[in-house]
Amino acid sequence: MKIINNPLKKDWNQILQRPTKTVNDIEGTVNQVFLEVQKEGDKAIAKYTQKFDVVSLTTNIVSKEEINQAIASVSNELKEAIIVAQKNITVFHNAQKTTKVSVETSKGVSCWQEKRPIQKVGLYIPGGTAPLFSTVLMLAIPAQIAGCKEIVLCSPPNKEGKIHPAILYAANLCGVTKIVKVGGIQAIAGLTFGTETIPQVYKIFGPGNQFVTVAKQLSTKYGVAIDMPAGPSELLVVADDTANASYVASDLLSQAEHGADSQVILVSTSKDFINQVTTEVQKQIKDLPRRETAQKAIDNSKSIFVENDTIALDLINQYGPEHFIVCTKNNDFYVDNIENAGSVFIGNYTPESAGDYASGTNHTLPTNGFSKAYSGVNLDSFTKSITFQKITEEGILNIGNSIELMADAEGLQAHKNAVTIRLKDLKN
Ligand code: HSO
Ligand code: ZN
Repeated sequence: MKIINNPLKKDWNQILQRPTKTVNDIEGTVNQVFLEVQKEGDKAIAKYTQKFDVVSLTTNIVSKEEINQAIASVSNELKEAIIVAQKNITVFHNAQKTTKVSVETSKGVSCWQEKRPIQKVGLYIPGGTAPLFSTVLMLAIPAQIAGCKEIVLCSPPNKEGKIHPAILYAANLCGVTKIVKVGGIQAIAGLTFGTETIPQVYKIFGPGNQFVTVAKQLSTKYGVAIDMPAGPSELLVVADDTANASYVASDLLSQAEHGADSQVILVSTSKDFINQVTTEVQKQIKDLPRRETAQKAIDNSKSIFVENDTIALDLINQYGPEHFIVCTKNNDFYVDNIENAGSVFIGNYTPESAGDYASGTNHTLPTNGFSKAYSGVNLDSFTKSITFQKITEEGILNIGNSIELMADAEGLQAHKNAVTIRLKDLKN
Protein backbone atom coordinates (compact mmCIF):
# COMPACT_ATOMS: atom_id res chain seq x y z
CA MET A 1 0.00 0.00 0.00
CA LYS A 2 1.31 3.37 -0.92
CA ILE A 3 1.52 5.76 2.05
CA ILE A 4 0.52 9.33 1.37
CA ASN A 5 1.30 12.01 3.95
CA ASN A 6 -1.00 14.94 4.46
CA PRO A 7 -1.99 15.47 0.82
CA LEU A 8 -3.06 18.92 -0.35
CA LYS A 9 -6.75 19.25 -1.12
CA LYS A 10 -6.00 20.11 -4.72
CA ASP A 11 -4.41 16.67 -5.14
CA TRP A 12 -7.24 14.63 -3.58
CA ASN A 13 -9.01 13.91 -6.85
CA GLN A 14 -5.93 12.49 -8.41
CA ILE A 15 -5.01 10.46 -5.31
CA LEU A 16 -8.52 9.05 -5.00
CA GLN A 17 -8.79 7.95 -8.62
CA ARG A 18 -10.13 4.45 -9.12
CA PRO A 19 -7.99 2.02 -11.10
CA THR A 20 -8.93 2.69 -14.71
CA LYS A 21 -9.90 0.03 -17.17
CA THR A 22 -10.05 -0.09 -20.94
CA VAL A 23 -13.47 -0.57 -22.45
CA ASN A 24 -12.50 -0.02 -26.10
CA ASP A 25 -13.40 -3.18 -27.94
CA ILE A 26 -16.11 -4.32 -25.52
CA GLU A 27 -18.93 -2.30 -27.05
CA GLY A 28 -18.59 -3.85 -30.52
CA THR A 29 -18.85 -7.37 -29.10
CA VAL A 30 -21.79 -6.45 -26.89
CA ASN A 31 -23.71 -4.88 -29.79
CA GLN A 32 -23.10 -7.93 -31.98
CA VAL A 33 -24.35 -10.38 -29.35
CA PHE A 34 -27.44 -8.23 -28.69
CA LEU A 35 -28.34 -8.08 -32.40
CA GLU A 36 -27.99 -11.83 -32.80
CA VAL A 37 -29.95 -12.70 -29.67
CA GLN A 38 -32.70 -10.29 -30.71
CA LYS A 39 -32.93 -11.96 -34.12
CA GLU A 40 -32.23 -15.58 -33.36
CA GLY A 41 -33.13 -16.11 -29.70
CA ASP A 42 -31.91 -19.36 -28.17
CA LYS A 43 -29.89 -20.29 -31.25
CA ALA A 44 -27.65 -17.26 -30.64
CA ILE A 45 -27.62 -17.96 -26.88
CA ALA A 46 -26.33 -21.49 -27.53
CA LYS A 47 -23.70 -20.19 -29.95
CA TYR A 48 -22.31 -17.72 -27.43
CA THR A 49 -22.51 -20.16 -24.51
CA GLN A 50 -20.39 -22.48 -26.63
CA LYS A 51 -18.01 -19.66 -27.51
CA PHE A 52 -17.57 -17.95 -24.11
CA ASP A 53 -18.34 -20.70 -21.58
CA VAL A 54 -17.01 -23.49 -23.80
CA VAL A 55 -19.90 -25.83 -23.15
CA SER A 56 -22.83 -27.01 -25.24
CA LEU A 57 -26.06 -27.64 -23.37
CA THR A 58 -29.09 -29.67 -24.38
CA THR A 59 -31.22 -27.20 -22.46
CA ASN A 60 -30.73 -23.86 -20.72
CA ILE A 61 -33.32 -24.50 -18.09
CA VAL A 62 -32.37 -25.92 -14.69
CA SER A 63 -34.67 -28.85 -13.98
CA LYS A 64 -36.42 -29.64 -10.69
CA GLU A 65 -34.18 -32.70 -10.49
CA GLU A 66 -31.00 -30.62 -10.70
CA ILE A 67 -32.33 -28.34 -7.98
CA ASN A 68 -33.09 -31.35 -5.77
CA GLN A 69 -29.61 -32.74 -6.34
CA ALA A 70 -28.12 -29.37 -5.43
CA ILE A 71 -30.20 -29.19 -2.25
CA ALA A 72 -28.97 -32.63 -1.27
CA SER A 73 -25.34 -31.77 -1.94
CA VAL A 74 -25.13 -28.59 0.16
CA SER A 75 -23.97 -29.42 3.69
CA ASN A 76 -26.38 -28.95 6.57
CA GLU A 77 -23.92 -26.58 8.19
CA LEU A 78 -23.88 -24.29 5.15
CA LYS A 79 -27.67 -24.53 4.81
CA GLU A 80 -28.06 -23.39 8.41
CA ALA A 81 -25.66 -20.48 7.82
CA ILE A 82 -27.60 -19.43 4.73
CA ILE A 83 -30.84 -19.58 6.70
CA VAL A 84 -29.42 -17.26 9.39
CA ALA A 85 -28.48 -14.78 6.64
CA GLN A 86 -31.86 -15.21 4.96
CA LYS A 87 -33.65 -14.41 8.21
CA ASN A 88 -31.67 -11.21 8.86
CA ILE A 89 -31.89 -9.98 5.26
CA THR A 90 -35.63 -10.67 5.31
CA VAL A 91 -36.15 -8.81 8.60
CA PHE A 92 -34.24 -5.75 7.39
CA HIS A 93 -35.87 -5.58 3.96
CA ASN A 94 -39.34 -6.28 5.35
CA ALA A 95 -38.89 -3.30 7.66
CA GLN A 96 -38.36 -1.10 4.58
CA LYS A 97 -42.02 -1.40 3.59
CA THR A 98 -43.72 1.98 3.65
CA THR A 99 -47.35 2.86 4.01
CA LYS A 100 -49.32 4.68 1.35
CA VAL A 101 -48.71 8.44 1.29
CA SER A 102 -52.02 10.27 1.08
CA VAL A 103 -52.85 13.96 1.40
CA GLU A 104 -55.49 16.53 0.49
CA THR A 105 -53.40 19.23 -1.24
CA SER A 106 -56.33 21.68 -1.55
CA LYS A 107 -59.89 21.22 -0.36
CA GLY A 108 -61.41 18.57 -2.66
CA VAL A 109 -58.09 17.58 -4.24
CA SER A 110 -56.80 14.24 -2.96
CA CYS A 111 -53.40 12.95 -4.02
CA TRP A 112 -51.77 9.71 -3.03
CA GLN A 113 -48.82 7.54 -3.87
CA GLU A 114 -48.68 3.76 -3.74
CA LYS A 115 -45.93 1.31 -4.51
CA ARG A 116 -46.35 -1.64 -6.84
CA PRO A 117 -43.86 -4.42 -7.52
CA ILE A 118 -41.95 -4.55 -10.77
CA GLN A 119 -43.62 -7.61 -12.24
CA LYS A 120 -40.66 -9.23 -13.98
CA VAL A 121 -37.06 -8.95 -12.78
CA GLY A 122 -33.84 -10.60 -13.88
CA LEU A 123 -31.05 -11.43 -11.41
CA TYR A 124 -27.57 -11.97 -12.78
CA ILE A 125 -25.18 -14.06 -10.70
CA PRO A 126 -21.62 -14.31 -12.05
CA GLY A 127 -19.76 -17.59 -12.26
CA GLY A 128 -16.00 -17.36 -12.10
CA THR A 129 -13.69 -18.05 -9.22
CA ALA A 130 -16.08 -17.26 -6.35
CA PRO A 131 -19.67 -18.58 -6.62
CA LEU A 132 -21.52 -15.59 -5.14
CA PHE A 133 -24.57 -17.37 -3.75
CA SER A 134 -24.80 -14.61 -1.12
CA THR A 135 -25.76 -12.26 -3.97
CA VAL A 136 -28.72 -14.54 -4.72
CA LEU A 137 -30.02 -13.79 -1.20
CA MET A 138 -29.37 -10.04 -1.57
CA LEU A 139 -31.43 -9.85 -4.76
CA ALA A 140 -34.07 -12.56 -4.52
CA ILE A 141 -35.17 -11.79 -0.94
CA PRO A 142 -36.18 -8.14 -1.57
CA ALA A 143 -37.69 -9.16 -4.93
CA GLN A 144 -39.87 -11.68 -3.15
CA ILE A 145 -40.84 -9.27 -0.36
CA ALA A 146 -41.72 -6.59 -2.93
CA GLY A 147 -44.05 -9.08 -4.62
CA CYS A 148 -42.32 -9.41 -8.00
CA LYS A 149 -44.20 -12.12 -9.93
CA GLU A 150 -41.41 -13.40 -12.14
CA ILE A 151 -37.93 -13.61 -10.64
CA VAL A 152 -35.58 -14.99 -13.29
CA LEU A 153 -32.04 -15.91 -12.30
CA CYS A 154 -29.29 -16.27 -14.91
CA SER A 155 -25.87 -17.67 -14.11
CA PRO A 156 -23.25 -19.12 -16.45
CA PRO A 157 -22.77 -22.89 -16.64
CA ASN A 158 -19.33 -24.30 -15.84
CA LYS A 159 -17.51 -26.64 -18.24
CA GLU A 160 -19.69 -29.52 -17.03
CA GLY A 161 -22.81 -27.52 -17.84
CA LYS A 162 -23.65 -26.95 -14.18
CA ILE A 163 -24.36 -24.05 -11.83
CA HIS A 164 -22.81 -24.16 -8.34
CA PRO A 165 -25.17 -26.08 -5.99
CA ALA A 166 -25.19 -23.30 -3.35
CA ILE A 167 -26.48 -20.85 -5.98
CA LEU A 168 -29.29 -23.28 -6.85
CA TYR A 169 -30.04 -23.92 -3.18
CA ALA A 170 -30.25 -20.19 -2.38
CA ALA A 171 -32.35 -19.48 -5.48
CA ASN A 172 -34.81 -22.19 -4.57
CA LEU A 173 -34.93 -21.02 -0.95
CA CYS A 174 -35.61 -17.38 -1.82
CA GLY A 175 -38.45 -17.68 -4.32
CA VAL A 176 -36.67 -17.46 -7.69
CA THR A 177 -39.28 -18.56 -10.26
CA LYS A 178 -36.96 -19.64 -13.07
CA ILE A 179 -33.24 -20.46 -13.23
CA VAL A 180 -31.47 -20.31 -16.58
CA LYS A 181 -27.96 -21.49 -17.34
CA VAL A 182 -26.68 -18.54 -19.27
CA GLY A 183 -24.01 -15.99 -18.51
CA GLY A 184 -22.22 -12.91 -19.75
CA ILE A 185 -23.47 -10.63 -22.50
CA GLN A 186 -25.80 -13.30 -23.88
CA ALA A 187 -27.64 -13.55 -20.54
CA ILE A 188 -28.27 -9.80 -20.41
CA ALA A 189 -29.35 -9.82 -24.08
CA GLY A 190 -31.69 -12.74 -23.38
CA LEU A 191 -33.31 -10.94 -20.42
CA THR A 192 -33.61 -7.79 -22.56
CA PHE A 193 -35.36 -9.31 -25.58
CA GLY A 194 -36.68 -12.61 -24.25
CA THR A 195 -35.97 -15.88 -26.08
CA GLU A 196 -37.78 -19.22 -26.30
CA THR A 197 -36.38 -20.13 -22.86
CA ILE A 198 -35.41 -16.81 -21.24
CA PRO A 199 -38.26 -14.55 -20.15
CA GLN A 200 -38.01 -10.87 -21.03
CA VAL A 201 -37.82 -8.73 -17.88
CA TYR A 202 -38.37 -5.07 -16.95
CA LYS A 203 -35.32 -4.62 -14.72
CA ILE A 204 -31.95 -6.38 -14.45
CA PHE A 205 -29.96 -6.62 -11.22
CA GLY A 206 -26.59 -7.96 -10.20
CA PRO A 207 -22.84 -7.67 -10.49
CA GLY A 208 -20.68 -8.83 -13.34
CA ASN A 209 -17.47 -8.30 -15.25
CA GLN A 210 -16.89 -5.44 -17.68
CA PHE A 211 -18.79 -7.27 -20.44
CA VAL A 212 -21.86 -7.71 -18.25
CA THR A 213 -21.66 -4.09 -17.10
CA VAL A 214 -21.54 -2.74 -20.67
CA ALA A 215 -24.33 -5.16 -21.65
CA LYS A 216 -26.53 -3.93 -18.78
CA GLN A 217 -25.95 -0.36 -19.92
CA LEU A 218 -26.96 -1.32 -23.47
CA SER A 219 -30.13 -3.00 -22.21
CA THR A 220 -31.33 0.40 -20.95
CA LYS A 221 -31.35 1.60 -24.57
CA TYR A 222 -33.98 -1.09 -25.21
CA GLY A 223 -36.14 0.16 -22.35
CA VAL A 224 -34.97 -2.22 -19.60
CA ALA A 225 -34.06 -0.66 -16.25
CA ILE A 226 -30.93 -1.69 -14.32
CA ASP A 227 -30.06 -1.55 -10.64
CA MET A 228 -26.98 0.67 -11.01
CA PRO A 229 -23.73 0.98 -12.96
CA ALA A 230 -21.43 -1.59 -11.37
CA GLY A 231 -17.68 -1.46 -10.89
CA PRO A 232 -14.96 -3.24 -8.90
CA SER A 233 -15.43 -3.53 -5.12
CA GLU A 234 -14.13 -0.80 -2.84
CA LEU A 235 -13.54 -0.30 0.84
CA LEU A 236 -12.41 2.77 2.73
CA VAL A 237 -11.50 2.40 6.39
CA VAL A 238 -11.01 5.38 8.68
CA ALA A 239 -9.24 4.28 11.83
CA ASP A 240 -7.03 5.69 14.58
CA ASP A 241 -5.11 4.41 17.59
CA THR A 242 -8.31 3.22 19.24
CA ALA A 243 -8.78 0.66 16.45
CA ASN A 244 -7.19 -2.76 16.19
CA ALA A 245 -4.57 -2.88 13.42
CA SER A 246 -5.04 -6.63 12.81
CA TYR A 247 -8.79 -6.21 12.42
CA VAL A 248 -8.35 -3.30 10.02
CA ALA A 249 -5.81 -5.26 7.96
CA SER A 250 -8.22 -8.20 7.77
CA ASP A 251 -10.99 -5.90 6.52
CA LEU A 252 -8.76 -4.35 3.85
CA LEU A 253 -7.76 -7.82 2.66
CA SER A 254 -11.38 -9.02 2.63
CA GLN A 255 -12.15 -6.57 -0.15
CA ALA A 256 -8.77 -6.86 -1.85
CA GLU A 257 -9.35 -10.58 -2.47
CA HIS A 258 -12.40 -9.84 -4.65
CA GLY A 259 -10.32 -8.81 -7.64
CA ALA A 260 -7.04 -7.34 -8.79
CA ASP A 261 -8.97 -4.16 -9.61
CA SER A 262 -10.60 -3.84 -6.15
CA GLN A 263 -9.60 -0.71 -4.30
CA VAL A 264 -8.98 -0.44 -0.59
CA ILE A 265 -8.04 2.76 1.19
CA LEU A 266 -7.00 3.44 4.78
CA VAL A 267 -7.40 6.95 6.12
CA SER A 268 -5.89 7.69 9.53
CA THR A 269 -4.92 10.51 11.84
CA SER A 270 -2.10 8.35 13.18
CA LYS A 271 1.10 7.58 11.26
CA ASP A 272 1.97 4.92 13.75
CA PHE A 273 -1.33 3.14 13.16
CA ILE A 274 -0.79 3.21 9.38
CA ASN A 275 2.57 1.49 9.90
CA GLN A 276 1.01 -1.16 12.13
CA VAL A 277 -1.68 -1.90 9.55
CA THR A 278 0.88 -2.11 6.74
CA THR A 279 2.86 -4.71 8.70
CA GLU A 280 -0.30 -6.66 9.51
CA VAL A 281 -1.43 -6.69 5.87
CA GLN A 282 1.92 -8.13 4.83
CA LYS A 283 1.65 -10.77 7.53
CA GLN A 284 -1.95 -11.83 6.89
CA ILE A 285 -1.81 -11.84 3.10
CA LYS A 286 0.72 -14.71 3.11
CA ASP A 287 -1.88 -17.21 4.30
CA LEU A 288 -4.63 -16.28 1.87
CA PRO A 289 -5.50 -18.72 -0.91
CA ARG A 290 -6.28 -15.71 -3.12
CA ARG A 291 -3.10 -13.84 -2.11
CA GLU A 292 -2.06 -13.13 -5.70
CA THR A 293 -5.30 -11.34 -6.47
CA ALA A 294 -5.28 -9.56 -3.11
CA GLN A 295 -1.66 -8.46 -3.59
CA LYS A 296 -2.46 -6.83 -6.94
CA ALA A 297 -5.31 -4.89 -5.34
CA ILE A 298 -3.13 -3.94 -2.37
CA ASP A 299 -0.40 -2.72 -4.75
CA ASN A 300 -2.90 -0.22 -6.18
CA SER A 301 -4.19 0.84 -2.79
CA LYS A 302 -3.36 3.71 -0.50
CA SER A 303 -2.96 4.67 3.13
CA ILE A 304 -3.57 8.34 3.65
CA PHE A 305 -2.43 10.23 6.73
CA VAL A 306 -4.42 13.38 7.51
CA GLU A 307 -4.16 15.76 10.43
CA ASN A 308 -7.63 15.60 11.87
CA ASP A 309 -11.11 14.08 11.59
CA THR A 310 -12.58 17.07 9.77
CA ILE A 311 -10.10 16.73 6.92
CA ALA A 312 -10.59 12.97 6.88
CA LEU A 313 -14.35 13.33 6.58
CA ASP A 314 -14.06 15.87 3.80
CA LEU A 315 -11.78 13.54 1.84
CA ILE A 316 -14.07 10.53 2.41
CA ASN A 317 -17.12 12.45 1.19
CA GLN A 318 -15.20 13.43 -1.91
CA TYR A 319 -14.34 9.78 -2.60
CA GLY A 320 -17.80 8.32 -1.85
CA PRO A 321 -16.76 4.74 -0.97
CA GLU A 322 -18.94 1.72 -1.64
CA HIS A 323 -18.15 0.38 1.85
CA PHE A 324 -17.06 2.63 4.69
CA ILE A 325 -15.68 1.27 7.97
CA VAL A 326 -15.35 3.68 10.91
CA CYS A 327 -13.13 2.72 13.86
CA THR A 328 -12.08 5.89 15.66
CA LYS A 329 -12.58 7.63 18.96
CA ASN A 330 -14.99 9.96 17.17
CA ASN A 331 -17.26 7.45 15.43
CA ASP A 332 -20.37 9.58 15.95
CA PHE A 333 -18.78 12.49 14.13
CA TYR A 334 -18.27 10.35 11.01
CA VAL A 335 -21.63 8.61 11.24
CA ASP A 336 -23.52 11.87 11.64
CA ASN A 337 -21.70 13.69 8.86
CA ILE A 338 -21.05 11.11 6.17
CA GLU A 339 -22.77 12.25 2.94
CA ASN A 340 -21.51 9.81 0.32
CA ALA A 341 -21.16 6.09 1.02
CA GLY A 342 -22.95 2.91 -0.01
CA SER A 343 -22.96 1.18 3.39
CA VAL A 344 -21.33 2.11 6.71
CA PHE A 345 -19.77 -0.29 9.25
CA ILE A 346 -19.23 1.09 12.73
CA GLY A 347 -16.83 -0.01 15.46
CA ASN A 348 -14.26 -2.73 15.99
CA TYR A 349 -16.73 -5.59 15.80
CA THR A 350 -18.45 -4.69 12.53
CA PRO A 351 -16.39 -6.19 9.72
CA GLU A 352 -17.50 -5.53 6.18
CA SER A 353 -17.94 -9.27 5.72
CA ALA A 354 -20.94 -9.01 8.04
CA GLY A 355 -22.76 -6.84 5.52
CA ASP A 356 -21.56 -9.02 2.66
CA TYR A 357 -23.31 -12.03 4.15
CA ALA A 358 -25.48 -11.94 7.17
CA SER A 359 -26.14 -8.74 9.15
CA GLY A 360 -29.20 -8.01 7.01
CA THR A 361 -28.12 -5.00 4.93
CA ASN A 362 -27.77 -5.40 1.17
CA HIS A 363 -24.34 -5.91 -0.39
CA THR A 364 -25.28 -4.71 -3.88
CA LEU A 365 -23.94 -1.19 -3.55
CA PRO A 366 -22.83 1.77 -5.66
CA THR A 367 -19.13 1.75 -6.57
CA ASN A 368 -16.95 4.17 -8.50
CA GLY A 369 -18.20 7.26 -6.65
CA PHE A 370 -21.83 6.55 -7.61
CA SER A 371 -22.73 6.68 -3.91
CA LYS A 372 -22.91 10.43 -4.48
CA ALA A 373 -26.16 9.89 -6.37
CA TYR A 374 -27.23 6.24 -6.09
CA SER A 375 -28.52 4.07 -3.25
CA GLY A 376 -27.60 0.45 -2.83
CA VAL A 377 -30.19 -2.16 -3.71
CA ASN A 378 -33.09 -2.08 -1.27
CA LEU A 379 -36.77 -2.95 -1.20
CA ASP A 380 -37.67 0.10 -3.31
CA SER A 381 -35.34 -1.10 -6.07
CA PHE A 382 -37.98 -3.76 -6.80
CA THR A 383 -41.00 -1.45 -6.75
CA LYS A 384 -42.14 1.68 -8.47
CA SER A 385 -44.49 4.34 -7.18
CA ILE A 386 -47.75 5.20 -8.85
CA THR A 387 -49.40 8.50 -8.00
CA PHE A 388 -53.18 8.86 -7.87
CA GLN A 389 -55.44 11.88 -7.67
CA LYS A 390 -59.14 12.37 -7.23
CA ILE A 391 -60.73 15.78 -7.52
CA THR A 392 -64.25 16.65 -6.43
CA GLU A 393 -66.46 19.41 -7.85
CA GLU A 394 -65.32 21.63 -5.02
CA GLY A 395 -61.70 20.71 -5.78
CA ILE A 396 -61.81 21.64 -9.46
CA LEU A 397 -63.52 24.91 -8.52
CA ASN A 398 -60.61 25.55 -6.16
CA ILE A 399 -57.70 24.92 -8.52
CA GLY A 400 -59.36 25.20 -11.97
CA ASN A 401 -58.57 28.85 -12.53
CA SER A 402 -54.88 28.36 -11.75
CA ILE A 403 -54.72 25.55 -14.30
CA GLU A 404 -56.44 27.66 -16.92
CA LEU A 405 -54.05 30.55 -16.41
CA MET A 406 -50.96 28.37 -16.53
CA ALA A 407 -52.12 26.45 -19.62
CA ASP A 408 -52.92 29.71 -21.35
CA ALA A 409 -49.47 31.10 -20.52
CA GLU A 410 -47.85 27.97 -22.00
CA GLY A 411 -49.95 28.44 -25.14
CA LEU A 412 -51.74 25.13 -24.63
CA GLN A 413 -55.37 25.92 -25.34
CA ALA A 414 -56.63 22.33 -25.26
CA HIS A 415 -55.25 21.89 -21.75
CA LYS A 416 -57.13 25.00 -20.67
CA ASN A 417 -60.32 23.81 -22.35
CA ALA A 418 -60.32 20.56 -20.40
CA VAL A 419 -60.81 22.66 -17.27
CA THR A 420 -62.99 25.44 -18.71
CA ILE A 421 -65.57 22.98 -20.05
CA ARG A 422 -66.05 21.55 -16.55
CA LEU A 423 -66.02 24.88 -14.72
CA LYS A 424 -68.71 26.21 -17.05
CA ASP A 425 -71.00 23.29 -16.20
CA LEU A 426 -70.38 23.69 -12.49
CA LYS A 427 -70.98 27.42 -12.54
CA ASN A 428 -74.32 27.04 -14.42
N1 HSO B 1 -18.30 -7.29 -1.13
C1 HSO B 1 -19.01 -7.69 -2.31
C2 HSO B 1 -20.13 -8.65 -2.05
C3 HSO B 1 -19.70 -10.02 -1.63
N2 HSO B 1 -18.67 -10.30 -0.83
C4 HSO B 1 -20.26 -11.21 -1.93
C5 HSO B 1 -18.62 -11.61 -0.62
N3 HSO B 1 -19.58 -12.18 -1.33
C6 HSO B 1 -19.58 -6.43 -2.99
O1 HSO B 1 -20.26 -5.61 -2.14
ZN1 ZN C 1 -17.11 -8.90 -0.31
